Amino acid sequence: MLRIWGRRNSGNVRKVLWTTAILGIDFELIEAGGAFGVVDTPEFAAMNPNRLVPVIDHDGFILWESHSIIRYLANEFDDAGVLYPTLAQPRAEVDRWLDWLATTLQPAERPMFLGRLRTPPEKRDWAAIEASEKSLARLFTIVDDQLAANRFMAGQNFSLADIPMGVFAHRYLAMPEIERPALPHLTAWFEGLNDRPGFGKYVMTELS
Ligand SMILES: N[C@@H](CCC(=O)N[C@@H](CS)C(=O)NCC(=O)O)C(=O)O
Repeated sequence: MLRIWGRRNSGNVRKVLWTTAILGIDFELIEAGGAFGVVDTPEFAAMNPNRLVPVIDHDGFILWESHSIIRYLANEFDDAGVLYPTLAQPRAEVDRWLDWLATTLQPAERPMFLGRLRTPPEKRDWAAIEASEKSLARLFTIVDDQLAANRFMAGQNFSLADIPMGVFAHRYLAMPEIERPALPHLTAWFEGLNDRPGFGKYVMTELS
């Protein structure tokens, strides 16, 4: 049995929910984080001392960190080894984009996302939002170039590298009123994600 703690509007939780749909795994969602609270309880802190979502419990095995969770789910449930290849080089190409997203794209996106969506207009730090948007234009152009040369983020197969990127591309492309460079390859790849199980249900929902 798989249990997931999280809230559906969190980017990091969306990565995990969409992965379960792609892998066809049944799960129970325990709503936690943000207005749901739960993360402040001692029981939650015992699972994740960071008091952040997502967290999973798979038959008693507790894990936090969204990318560690999606790697674990692929290792456990993807018998074909396509989502997370076993050979060192294709696996490293998947890891490279997962790491880049977590260490480079996500931190660069945070001021834009939180500033525009979760901060009242009178309190917005426009200098930080504009700097964030400038970085995002450059970073998503790197993604666009990768997708000009490859069908998917890590080559010719859909892999874990496409999952967090799909979530964060949605947050970027769906955000109103921001200026974006032309991203034709990213846009075509993103439209193709609609055919994947769970994309509409867990990724393409309203930003909040
Ligand atoms: N590096 C962690 C970050 C987790 C994180 O920042 N989670 C946010 C939601 S996206 C959170 O729990 N915020 C507090 C809350 O929702 O109460 C991961 O990838 O899982």
